[in-house]
Amino acid sequence: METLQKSIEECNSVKELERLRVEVFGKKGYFSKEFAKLKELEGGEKISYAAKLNEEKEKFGELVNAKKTFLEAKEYEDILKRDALDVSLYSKGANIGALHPVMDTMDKITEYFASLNFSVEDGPLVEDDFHNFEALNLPKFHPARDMQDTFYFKDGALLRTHTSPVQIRTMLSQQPPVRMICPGAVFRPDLDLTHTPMFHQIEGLVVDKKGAVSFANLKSILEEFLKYMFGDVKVRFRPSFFPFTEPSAEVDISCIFCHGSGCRVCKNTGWLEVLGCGTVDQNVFNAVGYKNCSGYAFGMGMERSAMLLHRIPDLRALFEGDLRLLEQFK
Ligand code: 2NM
Repeated sequence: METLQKSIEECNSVKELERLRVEVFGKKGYFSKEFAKLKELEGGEKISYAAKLNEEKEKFGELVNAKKTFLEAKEYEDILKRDALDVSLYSKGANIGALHPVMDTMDKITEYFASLNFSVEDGPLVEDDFHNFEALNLPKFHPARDMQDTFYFKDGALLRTHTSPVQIRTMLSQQPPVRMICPGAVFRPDLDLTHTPMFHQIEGLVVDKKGAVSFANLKSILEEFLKYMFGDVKVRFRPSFFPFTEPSAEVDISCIFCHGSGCRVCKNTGWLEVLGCGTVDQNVFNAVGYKNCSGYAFGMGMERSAMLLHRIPDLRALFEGDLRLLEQFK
């Protein structure tokens, strides 16, 4: 029995202990052999040896079970120790990304107009002649439709040159009143210091019964918007021309860098051009089948706004993906 006890003590794993248990209790094990010896014994001797064996057997069973509980706990501890994570360890930290300044600007503008109950619409980047040009009072042979100004596919499809086709699609699919903006990417085959072949626009459109919306409404909503975007600036409307609006205007804000006294960014004019707008041309309403309506529309470039808002001096910086720039927007 002492040998058995010693063997139990020497076991260092549940597996070893199990092997010992089989060795001792098994068919060819210690107890089988000892119980076999009872055949050769007689009377009192037989009874007392049998009693001793039973006692030993029970004791051994208890010892094995106790050791088993101990070893299991120990092995579990070892696993915990081996697999533990030290959550207090120093870490360089995860590299969290940031919204691109152009997207950040787009979000800021979208949020503003959404809060004024404008719906936010989008549409396909690949457009057709009707939605991108014809319906916008840009007839065939209009200079803005030259091959130089538009990416065409072989089948006559094209990459939208502005987001206005979204306004056309919206007007074709719903009746007035309309109050919408459409943020998104647009494409023109230009590449120089101030132009990239892909850039972003937000356009807005408000349509209601004839007489219900006016140029005065357009002026006031844009003045409020520009003060929200650029702070305490002066706003000025200059007469201009767009095929889809009549009358049309370009809108300037007083230079946010020199406050109007003249600097490099405003080319010494004291003003920065930020958007175009106008009251919707009757030909556009005719193209979408709107009768007895009036409306206004406006459009602005996101890259230019982002550059002004974040004081980024070079348009190309917005397209290079340089982390030294992007990391500043976390
Ligand atoms: C601009 C400037 C002026 C404009 C007009 C329309 C539509 F579809 F209603 F005719 N959408 N966008 C518009 C008007 C866009 O961007 C400088």
